[in-house]
Amino acid sequence: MFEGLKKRFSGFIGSLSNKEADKTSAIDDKGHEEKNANAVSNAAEKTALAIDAPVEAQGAIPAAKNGDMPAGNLSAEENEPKHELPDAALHKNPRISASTKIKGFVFGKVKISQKDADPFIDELRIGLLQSDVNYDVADRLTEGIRQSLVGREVRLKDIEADIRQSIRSSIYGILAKESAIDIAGLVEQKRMQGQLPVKILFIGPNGAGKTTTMAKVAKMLISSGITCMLSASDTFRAAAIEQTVHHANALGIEVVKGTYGADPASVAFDAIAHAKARGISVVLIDSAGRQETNKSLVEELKKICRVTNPDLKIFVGEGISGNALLDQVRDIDASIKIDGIILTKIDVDAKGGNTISILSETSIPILFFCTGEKYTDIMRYNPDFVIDNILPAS
Ligand SMILES: Nc1nc2c(ncn2[C@@H]2O[C@H](COP(=O)(O)OP(=O)(O)OP(=O)(O)O)[C@@H](O)[C@H]2O)c(=O)[nH]1
Ligand SMILES: [Mg+2]
Repeated sequence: MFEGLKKRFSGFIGSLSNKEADKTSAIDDKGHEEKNANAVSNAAEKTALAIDAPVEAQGAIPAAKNGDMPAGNLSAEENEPKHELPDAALHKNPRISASTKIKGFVFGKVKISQKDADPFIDELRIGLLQSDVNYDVADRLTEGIRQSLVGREVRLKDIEADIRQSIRSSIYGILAKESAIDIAGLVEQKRMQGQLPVKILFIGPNGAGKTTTMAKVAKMLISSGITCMLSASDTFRAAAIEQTVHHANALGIEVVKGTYGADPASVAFDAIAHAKARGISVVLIDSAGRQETNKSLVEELKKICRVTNPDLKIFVGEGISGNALLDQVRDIDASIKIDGIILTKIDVDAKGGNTISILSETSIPILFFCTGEKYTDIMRYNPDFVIDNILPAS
């Protein structure tokens, strides 16, 4: 899950850790320095020409893997970082020579300079764009990461953990939005006000997973003891009504349907009346897939909203749809205000960048992730889950 971003961030951290371990200039542990200066100078002289040479030229230092470098152990082989660099672009960065590494271990601390960070920040920006992060967001995020890293003094043995933590904080600032919607709480509130049923409209592009997601939300409500029913208001796509009826039957709940070509708003209106009459707490309203470019479908959507006045308008989008997703969200939001987003197909190679883009560029909360085709393949959005998947703490 979110493999794209995970790969980018760990590649970046591994590369920068290596680069910083390669430094010999910014050492602040003076006492330590004097004490060990003689021991180091010989090794440094021997390797001065080799520091920035490609790994082949340095002779038999294997490619870096996993950035943990145990302090105090000066064996070049054993101290070799162990992360895997994902890209050819990252592989071209200089590797650490054995003696330089010894120097770093002796002096203990390094300071990350702008010159050192810049090439890696640029690589990271490209990696983010390739992982579906929007251009402006990638720019802002990498700038924030640059500012938090440059000038930072870190103990060499902690360098990977330190950089990792710094980047985690930058991303977490975007991911941790306090705006989740509590559907059960909304039902309770409406019950107290005598305004049931709660009406939830599902909208989004064709094939994004609206109908399936609606059924998953129904299943969640049923499991929480909340009564619900479906409105088969996609009267546009062939077999859409049968699909909704199938879900209703499988879940053991009621469904109101019309005929193909019927006004979807009137089907939803009938479903709401039915729910009121039967004391059903929530009506889940399906809708036809629509692109922002399809004017008549967008007008139809506005009409459904006028007629039914939904409590929640939930945009269902594919977590795999790349940068286009943010534009879809913005366009639909401009037509009818979206209250929340559900991202589907996270199980199918979702790179994860569009989650960051949406949360950074809009004020709309992501409510759930859908992770498969079963009714139970839905999980509440959780920033810890996202950050731990794209950049594990260790
Ligand atoms: N792997 C995976 N498949 C999903 C997920 N959600 C939905 N699907 C599948 O995506 C396909 C389309 O789902 P639908 O629910 O019909 O999508 P829709 O948005 O209602 O489609 P239209 O009504 O045609 O606009 C179906 O095959 C679903 O089983 C998910 O989270 N993961
Ligand atoms: Mg559908």
